[in-house]
Amino acid sequence: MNAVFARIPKSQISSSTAMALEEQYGAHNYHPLPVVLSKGEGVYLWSPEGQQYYDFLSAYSAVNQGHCHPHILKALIDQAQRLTLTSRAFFNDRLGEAEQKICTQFGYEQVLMMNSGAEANETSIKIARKWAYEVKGVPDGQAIILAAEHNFHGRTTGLISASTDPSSTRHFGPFMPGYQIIPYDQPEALSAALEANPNIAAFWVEPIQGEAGVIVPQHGYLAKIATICKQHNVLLIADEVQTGIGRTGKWIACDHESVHPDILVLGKALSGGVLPVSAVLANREIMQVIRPGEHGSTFGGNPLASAVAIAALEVIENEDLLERARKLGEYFRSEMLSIDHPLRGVVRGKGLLNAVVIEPLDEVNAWEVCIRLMDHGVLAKPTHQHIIRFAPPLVITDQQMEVACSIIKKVITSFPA
Ligand code: IF1
Repeated sequence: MNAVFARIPKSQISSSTAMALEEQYGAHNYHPLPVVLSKGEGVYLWSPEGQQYYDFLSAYSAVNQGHCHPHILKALIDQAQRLTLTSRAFFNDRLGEAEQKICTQFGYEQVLMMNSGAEANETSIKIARKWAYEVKGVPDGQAIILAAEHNFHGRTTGLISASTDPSSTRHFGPFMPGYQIIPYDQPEALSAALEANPNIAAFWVEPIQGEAGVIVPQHGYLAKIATICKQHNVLLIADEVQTGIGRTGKWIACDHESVHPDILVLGKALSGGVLPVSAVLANREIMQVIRPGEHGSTFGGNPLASAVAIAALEVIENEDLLERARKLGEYFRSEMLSIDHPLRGVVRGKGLLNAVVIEPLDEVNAWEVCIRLMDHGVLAKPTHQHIIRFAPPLVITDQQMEVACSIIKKVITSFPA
């Protein structure tokens, strides 16, 4: 047993009991790998029985700072002992500080704090529509939001109205009007859509499409769409819920092309995975369309979330995690590309947001590969049958990355060719 785990009180429950309880009492809206986790530290996770794993999912990029980071936990505990929630009916003494930190870090004048990524995306749509009516002059009720094919922005009825994925939409209709879908990574499609309709409020896009399978657009796409949006007086909304906070080797993925979206949506690692904390950033001219009483959230901007977000951003900076993500991402992709086996397909990604396409071979697909990875101590999750996403916490060390890559290589080559 690992020394770290030995210090931690033992879980009260066995893995089999935990899984049986979820199976019986929980809604079956997920299909998890058969592994139960009860402790985490940095890149490691442990089962109740003390089995140790490398986490190569990071809670879908929410745990960029590593599990149970002491600096974030200290902020959480200190703040939890003082004040956790007041609602926005009053000021609290932590929110302004967090707002200043977030605005300064990302170069915006104002921020609106929410909780989940879905809520922050909903907020961005509301802001863009209101801006279209009150600033741009679109006739009331006619604003259109452009979204990209194969997008993923969250699970609310409003957001799935823009989804092109049947598993997100089937039997969840009727859907909300006002979206138009254009192909991803095609700046000409954006130009054509904007030429054809003067009532477009915004183009809402992930700079790298996560759920679609870590689809990295061609270099130049982000800069081009930013220019096209500007030419047509249309807002660019970047959903960086998954790509933001260092994951791709920059503070946000748009930084790779020096693009400053009009509206920036952040979530997940904004709290280091400690609490749900999300944010929508924009300059005053856009943000001011939201006036008192028109939007909000009971928990959004609470003092506990504020304290945690400040600490989570400090960790990224203090530990130089952008540089780690860049360097180890390159190492990871070259290691994966060196795998000489028919199962190993395309390797793609940026920083530590990566995917390996698994070429189906007899009975073997991405799920079987992930099960065998789990059996050898690496946790990763398939997406779309044939893609495995690999996204460890950015605090992973060179040596931990070497060990994990050798496990992945060994596992993939262990299948009969
Ligand atoms: C789940 C995916 C990843 C997101 C982007 C908004 C949200 C997400 C770009 C909503 C959420 C999640 C949620 C998680 C799985 C995960 C995911 F596969 F579904 F797409 F990461 F790739 N924008 N992504 O990726 O944020 O409301 O969940 O806080 O289990 O659904 P949320």
